Amino acid sequence: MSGQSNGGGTHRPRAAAIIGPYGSGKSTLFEALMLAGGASLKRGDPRSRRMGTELRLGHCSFLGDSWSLLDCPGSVEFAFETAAALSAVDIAVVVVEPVAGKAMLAAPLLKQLDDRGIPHIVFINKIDTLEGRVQGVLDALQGHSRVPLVLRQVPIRDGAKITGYVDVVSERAYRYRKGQESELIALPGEVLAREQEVRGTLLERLADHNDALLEKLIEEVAPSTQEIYAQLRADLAADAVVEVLLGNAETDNGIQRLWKALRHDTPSAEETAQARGVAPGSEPVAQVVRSIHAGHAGKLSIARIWRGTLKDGVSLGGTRLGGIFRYTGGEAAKVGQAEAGEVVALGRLDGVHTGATVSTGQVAALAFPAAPPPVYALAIATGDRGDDVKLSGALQKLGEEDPALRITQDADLAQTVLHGQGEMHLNAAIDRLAKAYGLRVTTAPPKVAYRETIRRTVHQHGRLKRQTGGHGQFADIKIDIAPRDRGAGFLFVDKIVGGVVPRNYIPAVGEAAEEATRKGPLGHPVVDVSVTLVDGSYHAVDSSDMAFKSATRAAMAEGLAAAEPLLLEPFDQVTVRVPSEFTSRAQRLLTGRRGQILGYAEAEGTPGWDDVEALVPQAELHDFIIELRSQTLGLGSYWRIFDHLAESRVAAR
Ligand SMILES: Nc1nc2c(ncn2[C@@H]2O[C@H](COP(=O)(O)OP(=O)(O)O)[C@@H](O)[C@H]2O)c(=O)[nH]1
Ligand SMILES: [Mg+2]
Repeated sequence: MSGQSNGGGTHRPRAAAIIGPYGSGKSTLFEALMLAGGASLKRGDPRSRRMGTELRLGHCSFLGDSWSLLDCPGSVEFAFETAAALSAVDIAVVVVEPVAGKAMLAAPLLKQLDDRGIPHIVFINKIDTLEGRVQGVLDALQGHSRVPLVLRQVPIRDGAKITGYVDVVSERAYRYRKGQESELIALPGEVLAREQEVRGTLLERLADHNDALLEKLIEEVAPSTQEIYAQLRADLAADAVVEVLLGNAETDNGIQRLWKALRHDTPSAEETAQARGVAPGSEPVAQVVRSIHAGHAGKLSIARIWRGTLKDGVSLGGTRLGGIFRYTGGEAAKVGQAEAGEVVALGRLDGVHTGATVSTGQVAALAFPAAPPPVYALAIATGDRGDDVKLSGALQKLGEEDPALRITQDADLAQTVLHGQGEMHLNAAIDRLAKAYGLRVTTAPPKVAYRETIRRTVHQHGRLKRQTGGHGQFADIKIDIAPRDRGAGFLFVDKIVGGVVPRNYIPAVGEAAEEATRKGPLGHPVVDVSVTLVDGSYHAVDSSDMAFKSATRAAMAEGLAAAEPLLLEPFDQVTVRVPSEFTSRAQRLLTGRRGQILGYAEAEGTPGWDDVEALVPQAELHDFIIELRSQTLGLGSYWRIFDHLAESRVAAR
């Protein structure tokens, strides 16, 4: 417990997600908030950090209020985990660095929050490293936010160093102290003008949604602090303004201010539940936002409780709940029940997918974000064929746990392909296969589905004549093998006249001809050819379907090889989305991969971003995302759809 007196009565449990770009200090802030909230975790404990790839859940309490905090991964490869976590909270804290040039890194998150109407606070962290003015960082961030950002604090400086802040609502000044709460000081005269300016801007923004406040501003009547607090809370809850706070998570500066903002301004879980469409009722309702395999502890489902009190052991849609866990420090604490507003880990909900809504009663499923399209893939294989069944079972479970993973089986190429968001994301999945299922797999770039066709028409004779003991085998055919238009497919034509090949044998010729296209002389399926049976002969006793098939196979093998075989490679239509300053770079990357640029336009609903369209050979796309991200501050993304097959100008690999 925080050990402080409870100012304004307690609230019901609420939840906040800590999100932001990689390395902005989310985990450091999570730990600082947890410690200030009475948790007993160790700062920077690598066991509880998990390399920033997984969601971390923590429970603490501030001024008597119960909080669930979610430390979200910052890497773009795990962006879906963050999107999912945002489904479980009442507010998000967007942690950013105090560098105007890095503001763009927060753009996708700010857009998502505004698109989904999720209340949020921006925390400008590492304020100890600020160069220049806070206003510069704020202006850069505003360029990426639809909703107005309002600065709540003005820094107090001693030379270049920031030593404290003024809260422009309470108009109180504080001096930072390392590892301690800030100390109240007299408001320094030199910040007064700036404080008035920032306060004025804040009030103007709040007056946008409050006529009484607007009237006061016009008539130069000072609004009461209570009035300001109430409007700030209302606007924040409606995602009509975004409060901006400053601090240093590493030395606990600005942590109390952030906690108080969270305490006062975060909507209640009931309000959030209503906004999300959770119907009122008494049966408990929860939604799973993340599934984790915790070794011997089995499966854990991180879930938000939206309604009622969830008791351990109840049946959730036929699955018995096997444990409810809270995390107030390093170790999980098993509890008998959890109530609406909490985010907890639920044990042993096997068969319950990520995103699922669970209840002891009947409820409609709550919305859950759609997984992003995969951008990176690896073919995987077990060393031991005997493990294949186990592998497909394990992969199915992985896909249910993490909707951003996709699994495809490719019979043609005899490969199982794991699709996801990048190397780290797939490595995490492969690691899980090893740890949770004891499956070691080898990986390789997925094989490309090349095809082949022919350039010219050939006339081919095929003949089988075999005398083995009594009964012989005989078939004789003449076929024309001809190229067809691209995409026209395979066609068999029967032009036999006068019964030189009896009717009943003709289907066998057609089947064998088609079967022969499964693997052509270049080793790939043959497409866009026609085979016309023009002539032939038979033997009344020795001919059979088998014999005609055999003769056709021989004719096809010889004929296709003679018809100037030609390799076809698959091309995808690719859409690359980048901030517009990277548009020409994205075009260069695409042409560098044999892409044909079709054009570009501003991304719909995403000002400042462009969509570049191109036709690109699939063979060039395997590691495209890695280069795209490295050239666009990690912000570039793309999606693709098969477009056509075209003659390959490079040798197949
Ligand atoms: N100077 C300074 N460094 C910080 C601050 N907060 C975090 N850091 C450092 O920034 C780095 C990234 O922090 P971390 O919390 O892991 O970032 P995350 O990727 O957002 O979770 C670490 O080296 C932290 O020690 C801060 O307020 N000031
Ligand atoms: Mg982290």
